Amino acid sequence: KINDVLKYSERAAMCTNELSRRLFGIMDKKKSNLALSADVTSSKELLQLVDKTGPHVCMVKTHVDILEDFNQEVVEKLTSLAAKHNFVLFEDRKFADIGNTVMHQYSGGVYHISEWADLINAHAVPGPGVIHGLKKIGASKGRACLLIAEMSSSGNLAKGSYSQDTVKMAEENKDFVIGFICVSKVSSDPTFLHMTPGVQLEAGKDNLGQQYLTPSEVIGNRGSDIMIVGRGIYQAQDPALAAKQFQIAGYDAYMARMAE
Ligand code: 5FU
Repeated sequence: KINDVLKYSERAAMCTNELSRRLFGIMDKKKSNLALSADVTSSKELLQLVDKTGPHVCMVKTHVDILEDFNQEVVEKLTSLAAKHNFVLFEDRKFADIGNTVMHQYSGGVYHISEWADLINAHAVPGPGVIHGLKKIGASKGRACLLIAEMSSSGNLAKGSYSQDTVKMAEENKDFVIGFICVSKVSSDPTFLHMTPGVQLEAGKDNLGQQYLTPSEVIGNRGSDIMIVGRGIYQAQDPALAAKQFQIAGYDAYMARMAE
């Protein structure tokens, strides 16, 4: 069997990393490959949005540094919502410095990301030291990391040999790296999770370089595992309804892929 025909439950059973096993398990149980990108700037709005859409998502992605009113209570409430609705918390911090610096950025400063985020991500540009630094803080807490192999924005430089070398770096650090940010499947290892931002119900773009693909293109044709949706949900009239629509579209695309 190749990756494409394995079910979430089968892939969960193959994972040695606890967090990837848990995430595949949630995707199976909730019938959701949808991640909400909760990019709002007030914590009240953030918590309301996450509570409303929580039943439909396997993961919530944050940019905690865009909150105007960040405080410790926000992350405590976010983790309670993650337990209530059973989803994984991913802070999209995109670490991109030497190991020693990212250790501090991950554990310290204002946000203490390692205390509450299950999942973080990093650019591969600094070399494996960035992973080793993050791992020193996160591994013992059961955290994990994604590498950014590709980006959704037009003209980005993460392509070709850079993307391939990023995949190699992940393979060499499988104890802490559980997958990728990418716009199509970059590895055939079924224990890696592929997560794709730049998703809307209709293809298109914004006016700052973001490029959108549809759920069926991302999950069905490009073989990604999780679609990450921001404005398509939180700018909708009814975010819970929009989340439900994305959940169904994403899960249908997964089922169609399995049936091929
Ligand atoms: F790594 C990436 C990337 O390549 N593209 C992205 O869009 C991350 N993102 C994030 O996904 C971005 O920072 C937003 O938080 C989110 C997409 O939001 P949208 O509103 O659905 O465009």
